[in-house]
Amino acid sequence: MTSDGTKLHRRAFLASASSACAMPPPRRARAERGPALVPPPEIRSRNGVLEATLTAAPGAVQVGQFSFPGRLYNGAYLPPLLRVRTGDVMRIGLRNRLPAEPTNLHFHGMGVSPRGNSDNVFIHVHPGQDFQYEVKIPARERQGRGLFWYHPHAHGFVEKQIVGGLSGGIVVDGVDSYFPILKGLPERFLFIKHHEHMEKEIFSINGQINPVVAIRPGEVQFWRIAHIGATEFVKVGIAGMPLYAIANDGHPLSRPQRLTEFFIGPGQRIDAIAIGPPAGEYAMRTIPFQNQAWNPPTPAEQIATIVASGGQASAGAREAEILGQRVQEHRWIDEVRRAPIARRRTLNYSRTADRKVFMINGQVMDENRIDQTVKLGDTEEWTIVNTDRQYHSFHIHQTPFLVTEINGVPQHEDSLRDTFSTPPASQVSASSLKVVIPFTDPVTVGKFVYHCHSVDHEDKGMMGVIELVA
Ligand SMILES: [Cu+2]
Repeated sequence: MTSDGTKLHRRAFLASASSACAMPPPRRARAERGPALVPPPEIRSRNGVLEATLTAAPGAVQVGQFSFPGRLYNGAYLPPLLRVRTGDVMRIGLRNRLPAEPTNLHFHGMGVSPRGNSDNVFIHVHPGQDFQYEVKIPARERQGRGLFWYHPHAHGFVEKQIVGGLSGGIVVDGVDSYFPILKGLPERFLFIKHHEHMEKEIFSINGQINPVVAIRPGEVQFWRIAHIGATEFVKVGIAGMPLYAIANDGHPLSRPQRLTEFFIGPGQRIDAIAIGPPAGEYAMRTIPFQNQAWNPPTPAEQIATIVASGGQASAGAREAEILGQRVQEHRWIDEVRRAPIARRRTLNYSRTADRKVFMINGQVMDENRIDQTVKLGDTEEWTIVNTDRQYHSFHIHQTPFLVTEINGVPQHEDSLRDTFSTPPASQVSASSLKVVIPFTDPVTVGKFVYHCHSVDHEDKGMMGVIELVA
């Protein structure tokens, strides 16, 4: 479960033990198709208000053939999708019925206030307590219109609560004003979570093992993919079926980008257009990659099956039509690119040799300390230096950022993001990620946090406190 590798030695041992047996490798069985993909239940705002109650409590989880004791909102491993528009207010009652843990709510990626009973992660809702959140979503372009998510953020308890099932999606509607081609398309939500079974990570989508996503050849669908799990970085591809990304982390690209595979860490989201391929079955699989230098890559796993069948939808040059889309609307990223850098800071990611403590600039998280004080109106450049030979990530609350450099190589990103992976250090040098962060929205004044979103690392200290002052 932990991505720090402490439990993974057995996997490496088994791999070497089985290769020593000189048996032929087992032929790769075709993954058994799961049930049809279920959509998440939805709660929508009405007349500008979204009302919801989320009760966090223990509960039994059944994911395919796997069962485990979970921590659930309203008894569901796939809790309600909250659906709002810019300018709405979310009134959410959180009831903590977990027997022995504080919890709270974070609205990941949203450009809302970190104060009071809004997106305030310093609130601790103790066992038996109720708390009423009121989150006002700004009626502005800066609040991305796209896919976000909610999860607990009580320091020290985040991993077990998200792994247990406490995470769900949020949609801020209106991305079709950037891409009118999206209007009326059938939406498919693919919410990735994972849990550990017999020391192996099991990935599920919408709480299902290898579900079937049905599409007609030539049909155009809108796929909304979110990693709302706790700790595992994944690389995903669909053999023979490209996707056309239109937004990252709820922030629009200027034009669709053809993807044949994508790297998605905990917290990241991709909105993409899918075109039904010729009739047949297409496997969505994880792709092995080197995460921790001291562990072999996690083997590939089929996480969904795309089944293209039925009559051909209206044919035509669909790919060309989609790739020809251009956003005409103003995008925040253009302002961020032009802004002068007011200040530069460096965050140094490290851990102890026993991997029990994870630090930023040599310190573990302390809710009572302010690590960075930033002036409203400033745009800053932060460099995250990763001295650890595994992936980490950078996430900051209340504002997205522009990734400008990875290991010294300039990046030409076409969207803002709110979570991005920092590659492992090599044997000889640390790796680095450079981001430009606009602290320009008065709504976000207050105290909030930045951290690695592999949340066991965050729980073990890899988080800092920032105060944005007017
Ligand atoms: Cu990390």
